[in-house]
Amino acid sequence: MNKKNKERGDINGLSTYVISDIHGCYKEFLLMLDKIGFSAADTLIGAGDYIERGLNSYEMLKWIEHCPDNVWLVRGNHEEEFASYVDLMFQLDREEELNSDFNSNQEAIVLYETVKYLFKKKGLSDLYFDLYGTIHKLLSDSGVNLNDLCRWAELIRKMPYFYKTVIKDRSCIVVHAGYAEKLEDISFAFSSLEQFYLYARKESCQLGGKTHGMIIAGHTPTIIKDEFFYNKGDVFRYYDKEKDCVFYNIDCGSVFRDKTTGAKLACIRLEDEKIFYI
Ligand SMILES: [Mn+2]
Repeated sequence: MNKKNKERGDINGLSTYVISDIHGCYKEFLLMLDKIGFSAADTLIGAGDYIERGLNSYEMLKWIEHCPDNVWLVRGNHEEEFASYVDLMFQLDREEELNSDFNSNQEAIVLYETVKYLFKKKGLSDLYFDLYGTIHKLLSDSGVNLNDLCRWAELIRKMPYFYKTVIKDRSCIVVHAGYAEKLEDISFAFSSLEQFYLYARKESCQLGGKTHGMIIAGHTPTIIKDEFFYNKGDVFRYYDKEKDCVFYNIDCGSVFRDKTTGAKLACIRLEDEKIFYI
């Protein structure tokens, strides 16, 4: 048994890991896979926000595209928003019959600039198109084309909102921001369950959860002082006694590591709730 296997501490090699909010921190993500000794016998579940904000969205998208069968990727709000930006470009091309060449990086740039121009002309907020400049960077630095963007948007549309598994009789749900069973439980604050899955903040602990369950989410970095989840950049754990529900927020703000002390990438092994950090 080599050192790595010893550190993993499991008997049969079947471990379930959850990671969240990588936000383009591709280098740290690879270091994490190495640290946990991730192998074909294990399962990795991503809780969303693989891209945007950070430096390496392109590398993350390529990784997602070719990820092994034992990886399950739930969507985050940043994936959903990215796909909606691609939809806008695609729709403009169709509706205006621009007939852009989907294999051309140059034509993708022209289409992108046209969307930007229309937003400006119509006085629409930047919030609704490429807020973090992710597509701009993919086009200018990585030379991607419309085929690439549409293929990634399609991948995102196939990502589920949550992933369910059972670990030691406890049903575990991996979701980006929060999980609730019924819309009635959250309806005064959110218009749909999907909005809750993607955007819940502290409501995920107050309104959501699952009886005799475990929720593993991200979305709100644990580095923000005065926030409910603040935990100096460590994983936040909350136990709802009434529901017998364990809640984890594992977004430790990796992408903010240069600006915030304590910010890091976290990963949890569900079988023994062991936390790993990079
Ligand atoms: Mn998020």
